[in-house]
Amino acid sequence: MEKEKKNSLLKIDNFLVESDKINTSDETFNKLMFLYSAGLKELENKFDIIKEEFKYFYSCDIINHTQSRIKKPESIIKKLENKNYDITYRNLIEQINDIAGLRIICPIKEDIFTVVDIIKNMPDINIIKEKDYVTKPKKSGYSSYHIIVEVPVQLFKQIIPVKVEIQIRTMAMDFWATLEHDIKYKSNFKFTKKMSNQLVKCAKMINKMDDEMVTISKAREN
Ligand code: 0O2
Repeated sequence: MEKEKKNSLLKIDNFLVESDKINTSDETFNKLMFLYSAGLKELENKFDIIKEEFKYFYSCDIINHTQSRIKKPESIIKKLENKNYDITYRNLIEQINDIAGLRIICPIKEDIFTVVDIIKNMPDINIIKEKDYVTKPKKSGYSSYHIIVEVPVQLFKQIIPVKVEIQIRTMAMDFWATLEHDIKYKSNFKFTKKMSNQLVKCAKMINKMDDEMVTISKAREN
């Protein structure tokens, strides 16, 4: 068997796809989506184990649950168009960081930073980029910790690093983000200033509640 080597996602089956225009029903697209799913599975598995480890070894939960998804083909094309990129495989691979997405929902705010440290200490995971919207929420009120990582996917003859976006947030942040995602972030409905301010107000209330939960949790530990 050929010696195992680390290959770029831009090379699949040894043919270059970088300059090709995306066709969401061709074989290349399906192969790429398979690789993103494989990266996601690798990462999900790691966090399932960590979740269980905390339960059995430390009698606590730092992860309530995880959710994963592969971005829909039409959303990938829309994101490339919105960012003014040509609809090519090279741009899909290099410019879109969240084709594979893993969301980690934590009970309390402090757990987010524990999970971030765990990710940063994973020897096989390469950190590409991070955005801390927990310490500094977005203007919209959105709060989450985002880390873009590269996960090595072991295939028959090669190892391929695959990009995955990890969003880490509390259950309360998830409640706000999920609702806001549907009613404002991804909606065509034109929000008035007053309505946007109401959403920001709700986000601030949630942030305050998350902080109180940390205080209660610390008091309980003491
Ligand atoms: P969807 O449909 O959720 O997938 P990048 O290239 O990574 O720097 P990007 O992807 O624009 O640029 O980064 P950003 O702003 O960190 O957003 C990534 C994802 O975070 C979004 O993906 C959303 O899932 C989520 N997000 C960001 N801002 C908001 C917000 O104000 N409200 C809500 N509810 N979610 C937000 P997509 O592809 O935009 O959307």
